[in-house]
Amino acid sequence: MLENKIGMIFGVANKRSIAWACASACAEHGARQAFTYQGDRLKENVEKLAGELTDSLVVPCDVTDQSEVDAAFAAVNDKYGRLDYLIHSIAFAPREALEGEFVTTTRDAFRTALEISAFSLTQVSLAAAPLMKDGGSIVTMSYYGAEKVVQNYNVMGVAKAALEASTRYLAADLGKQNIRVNAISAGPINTLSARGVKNMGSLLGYVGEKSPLKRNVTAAEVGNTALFLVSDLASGITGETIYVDCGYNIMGI
Ligand code: 0WD
Repeated sequence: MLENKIGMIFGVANKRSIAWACASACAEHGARQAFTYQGDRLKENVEKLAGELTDSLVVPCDVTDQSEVDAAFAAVNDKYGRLDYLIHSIAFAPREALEGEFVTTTRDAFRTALEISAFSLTQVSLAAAPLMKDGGSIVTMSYYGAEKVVQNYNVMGVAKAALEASTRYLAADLGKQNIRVNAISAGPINTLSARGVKNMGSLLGYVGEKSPLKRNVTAAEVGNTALFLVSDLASGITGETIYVDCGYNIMGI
């Protein structure tokens, strides 16, 4: 499905990362991919994982440093000369902002969370567009806390709301270049980031019980949806937030 396609993956921290599930699904369907990592602490992990795939590239990219973003896209252009899809699977908020009451969110925590978790989608979309010479697909990861209050998710919920709105504005801007932009709203999954949200364990239990499918979603299921969205099968879909949450979001009382 993705033979001759080049992807760029932001947000692999380890093998449990949603980004890695997305990359694995796309690689199985023939894609070649570049991976970015944030900081030296993740370099070895990402190099090892990417090394399992054919003709991959690994480049540093902390999105708070514009020169790293520019260098990462330049490296992709040098190696592949093009880009067909991008998966944005990064988020961050200071730990203390992910517990207690939202009303105590500091200016710094707000700024950091919104910059890394929401603005970065616009930042990488602008850089990706010139490389997407035959059109392209950009996919980001959101969560239900964007639209409903989820205890402890706090400023990250606000960042995800901004991310989903950004998805629509970017889709409107980039549609004329045949670049599609969509978000996946994934159910809770036990990853490194998820462990930063206080009481994640009980959230997983609650959602698993209440969702129509009576279980939690897997990273592989999110990966398969990303594969669909970056493939030509989704050629008519842009600006959407697609739920991959075992149906949790449809439930009322
Ligand atoms: O339940 C979950 N796990 C859900 C996650 C449910 C719904 C959505 N999501 C979202 C997250 O909010 C995030 O946007 O999915 C995305 C991926 O999250 P993940 O796979 O759960 O988490 P993880 O494996 O930790 O990857 C996120 C990575 C970072 O890892 P750590 O844990 O080291 O912060 O985002 C990257 C980093 O690799 N990241 C950055 N990348 C570039 N520049 C930056 C940065 N400044 N900060 C964090």
